[in-house]
Amino acid sequence: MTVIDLRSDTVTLPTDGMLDAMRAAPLGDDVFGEDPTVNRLEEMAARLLGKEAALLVVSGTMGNLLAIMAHASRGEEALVDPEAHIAYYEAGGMASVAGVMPRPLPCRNGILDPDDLAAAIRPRNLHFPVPKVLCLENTHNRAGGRVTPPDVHDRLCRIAHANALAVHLDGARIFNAAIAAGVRASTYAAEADSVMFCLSKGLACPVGSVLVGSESFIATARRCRKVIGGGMRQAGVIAAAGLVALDTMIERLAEDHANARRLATGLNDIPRFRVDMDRVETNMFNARVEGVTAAEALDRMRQKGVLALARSAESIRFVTNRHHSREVVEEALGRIRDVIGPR
Ligand code: TLP
Repeated sequence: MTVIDLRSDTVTLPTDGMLDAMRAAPLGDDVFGEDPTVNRLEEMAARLLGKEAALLVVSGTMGNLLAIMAHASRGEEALVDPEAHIAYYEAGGMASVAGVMPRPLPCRNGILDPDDLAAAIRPRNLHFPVPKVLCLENTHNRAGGRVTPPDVHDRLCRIAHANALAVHLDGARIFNAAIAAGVRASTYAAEADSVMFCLSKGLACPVGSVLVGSESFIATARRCRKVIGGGMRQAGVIAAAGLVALDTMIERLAEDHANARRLATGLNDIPRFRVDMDRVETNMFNARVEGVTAAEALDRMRQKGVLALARSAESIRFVTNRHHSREVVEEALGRIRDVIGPR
């Protein structure tokens, strides 16, 4: 029985084109700025997002941490949704490494309200940490791949800038957001000061993320990367896959979105599952389970070779990726129906 892995888009394997490109890539020492393949990827990423410069990093977590380090100093403040990946899943690096104070913002379904942001920004005062950066996330992971519409994103950025805050966008899945919103990724990047996007999720690279921003921001982030041991030498082997991803893997994310919708619709036909279809916008969604715990449902699914992740005690996250054709989705639904049938 083949396993159908719907846990994440991080589990994607590289394409043959990526593996060929990795073998053929011209390499050099990137700490000296001499890896031609890394340089090409960084130029291409900067151009794609409409920014001056880019930096290849090991992971999304590293890219987010470097952005915080570059935007804020120890004891200064980052305004952040506590459900955002940067606050929830990054092992407290913002506090322990960057020494930055998170200030939680209310957030509903992964989308910040500009009025809530305006209300949360405190005036400069001797007692308060100096607010330095607003962190956004699009698509929003814990909200189930939700998309912040471009106009809301722009309003949030404008409020931040009017209050002398930089904006960092965790765009791990920014291309998914852009496709769903019908805009270019550079539209979201335009009002943000820095954007991190991942090569290793739906774009299917084996490793790597990219941070983009101004020349001076990236120079600072590059130095911070060195501080945390992120100089990678012949990193062209990673960048080569990234170049193939940016060339060939972005547009096809729309297929993952369509397959996620089909999966969600099919789950809604199984009485124990409940998915709010208005919230299925990209390649991931959260499904509520009723009359069975998420742990029990996942256990039964695993016995049939279908994997997903618990989002809470009564909710399961499903993620589609390039390994899931429509047939694979139908097969997964059939297997889930078999083990989690009627009440
Ligand atoms: N998300 C992973 C897990 O860490 C939860 C996943 O399976 O979704 N920002 C966002 C919005 C992310 O979803 C992730 C990874 C990251 C940053 C971190 O990227 P990596 O894993 O490359 O450090």
